[in-house]
Amino acid sequence: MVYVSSRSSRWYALSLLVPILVLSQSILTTAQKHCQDPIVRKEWRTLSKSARLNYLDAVHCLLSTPPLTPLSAAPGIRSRYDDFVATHINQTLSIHFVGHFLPWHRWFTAVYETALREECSYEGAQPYWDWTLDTPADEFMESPVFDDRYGFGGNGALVPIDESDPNEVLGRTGGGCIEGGPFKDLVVRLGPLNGLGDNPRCLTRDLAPYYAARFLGRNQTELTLRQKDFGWFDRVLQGGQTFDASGIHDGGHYGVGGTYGVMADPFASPADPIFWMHHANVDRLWWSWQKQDLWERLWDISGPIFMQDYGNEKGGNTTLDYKLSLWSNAKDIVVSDVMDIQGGGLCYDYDELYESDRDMENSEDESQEMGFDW
Ligand SMILES: [Cu+2]
Repeated sequence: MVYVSSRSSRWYALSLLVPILVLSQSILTTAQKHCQDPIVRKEWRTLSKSARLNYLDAVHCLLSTPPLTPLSAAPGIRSRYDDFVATHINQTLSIHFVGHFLPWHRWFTAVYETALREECSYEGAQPYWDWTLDTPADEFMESPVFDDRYGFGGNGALVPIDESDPNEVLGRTGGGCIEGGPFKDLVVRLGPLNGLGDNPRCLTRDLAPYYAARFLGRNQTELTLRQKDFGWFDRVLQGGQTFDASGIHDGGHYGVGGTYGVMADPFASPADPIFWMHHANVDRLWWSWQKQDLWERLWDISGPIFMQDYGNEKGGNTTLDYKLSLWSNAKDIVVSDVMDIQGGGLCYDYDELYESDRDMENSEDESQEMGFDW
């Protein structure tokens, strides 16, 4: 195994400090056994301007709706939106680099979408951000997603790199508070890292166009889609332990978050509303992959229960009956409930999927070419 300390140090350092909090409240009432009329998720730039503004308004509504989580569990929570950030912080070390990474984030995004619709009168579906449309690098910062009026706002002011910071993302361009857009005055309270106290600060971004283009472009999408089983698909998508071995998931987090942006915080990243746009597209990529061989892939799940335990030294693999929890945001479910986006607890669709236009040979060789060496 390649040992690289930089990025993984963030993850391991605080692993013993994450509080164990269990709330039994269940508020999601729309889980359906049969999905008859799925809502359709669309790419941000294909939405009408008024639809984009409606979505952004709904996010602001969640940001000003009182929380469900008791303050005793997370003292920094001030809004329904924070319920989701706290949930992610609370579980970060058990939901990344594991087999249930994709199922958990599929469920997380769907429950957030349901909150927008049921608690904030939003009538659309969660939009997605197809980042392949914003590559190569010189197009990245012009993405409609970063628009100040009809998007999520753009970059933060440039903050020079602290030489001692091991997490420098090459080609980063910002790092400070975002300078415009509908979330310019957003107060991020939870985090950094696993802090659940009240720590008010601005929303930061640190766009890294070359990094983003490398890991969010069509080539990386193709490489990911070509994997033959869920285990490899998931590993290529989540990437390895260095920036050089990143996958698409990292591409969005560090392409937007760079070194100092909120999206680069493995714990508190959902505090940047762009998180949901990225994760909707990660989910769309998984569904695109599942649809290539749906009958097989509705049941294909594997990967470790414990973080980066690909050799199963600490435990076993995720299975279809593995339990997923979203804390106070929803009832507990199991992985099999979210394998189908139109069955179990879910009822949505995508307007368009990725298609792999190359054959699916040699996926393992290509994985090794990408620098994987577990
Ligand atoms: Cu996550």
